[in-house]
Amino acid sequence: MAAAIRFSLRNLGRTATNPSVGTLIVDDHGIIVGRGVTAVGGRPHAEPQALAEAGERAKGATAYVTLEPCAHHGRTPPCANALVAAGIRRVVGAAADPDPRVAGRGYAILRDAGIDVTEGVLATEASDAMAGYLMRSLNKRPYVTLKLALSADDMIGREGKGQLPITGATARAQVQMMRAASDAIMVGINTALADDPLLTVRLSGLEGRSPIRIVLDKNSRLPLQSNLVRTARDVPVRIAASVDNDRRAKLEAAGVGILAVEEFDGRIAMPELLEDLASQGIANLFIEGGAATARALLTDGLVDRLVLFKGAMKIGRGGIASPIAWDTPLQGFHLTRESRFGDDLCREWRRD
Ligand code: AOF
Ligand code: ZN
Repeated sequence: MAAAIRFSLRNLGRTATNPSVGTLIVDDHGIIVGRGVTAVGGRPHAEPQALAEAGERAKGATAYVTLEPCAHHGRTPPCANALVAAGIRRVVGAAADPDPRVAGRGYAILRDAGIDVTEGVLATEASDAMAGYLMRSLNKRPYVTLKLALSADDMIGREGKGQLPITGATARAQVQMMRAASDAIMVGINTALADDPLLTVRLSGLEGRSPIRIVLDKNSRLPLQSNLVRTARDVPVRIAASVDNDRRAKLEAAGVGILAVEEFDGRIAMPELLEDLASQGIANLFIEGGAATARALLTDGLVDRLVLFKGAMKIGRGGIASPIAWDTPLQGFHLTRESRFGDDLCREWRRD
């Protein structure tokens, strides 16, 4: 199952509004004879692909599925029926599917056909891997990951213009991997103005995996000459704007999409925006700063996962303090991973 979960991560961020599911077909000798992952765009599902690869060898074999096989008729028959038809003898499942068209019916089809079913194996790990799908299905909002890169003195940047390389190349490559596994990336307008970022995935082998880019920009201040707007026709850019003005019209003419949002207490109403994004199919939302955006999301209790990088350099005077210090235990979160990328450290926290 651990291998099936790892395999499922392959298409994470590219299967919306479907989860990225992994399936392995294993024969009596413990040999993997078929592998499947939900295809880009959400179809075909994982199971028929794994069964196709296994062919005749699926007869009497065990299928490991990271999500309960579906029970509804889409463009193809249900995956549960496909497993039955292929002669699978045993199914081991991880996460249950909250989709009302499935929700227990998939496992029921298998059992009714005499297949030996084990549910809930590595369910936590599988649920973590498809946290975006589950959050969107159950809570009608995306799963929110907040990434912050902290300097040695817990700063996230310096007042004024220009990007500051707080972490090294390996950590920055890791951030691009995280972008590739997301459905959308979001920053505040202050970050967009100060850093002029691209927010794309530029890793070799992962070209074309850049998700849409969103800027919280209630007054439409994103410059027409910015890197984001210049590249808007290649990788979509949207601004969340609450004011209809000339600048907004010009940005729209330059290919920038508009997410019309409400204000609450002088700032963008974040819960409503997230609900809107979820309704547009965004399940995994990756937030890349800055301080005001991070604070707003943390205050509203909308951060599900925190990824903190820690670089070796100090920023000192003129630095912008991180809303979260590296060494403070985070209330309501637990540490799920600690790693090192080059000279930089990384800690991942998930909401309890
Ligand atoms: C599976 N295997 O690989 C995936 C499943 O829009 P449709 O017809 O593709 O159905 C979407 C639903 O299918 C989704 O909500 C979830 O319940 C299930 N996803 N099921 O058997 C897969 N990706
Ligand atoms: Zn299916």
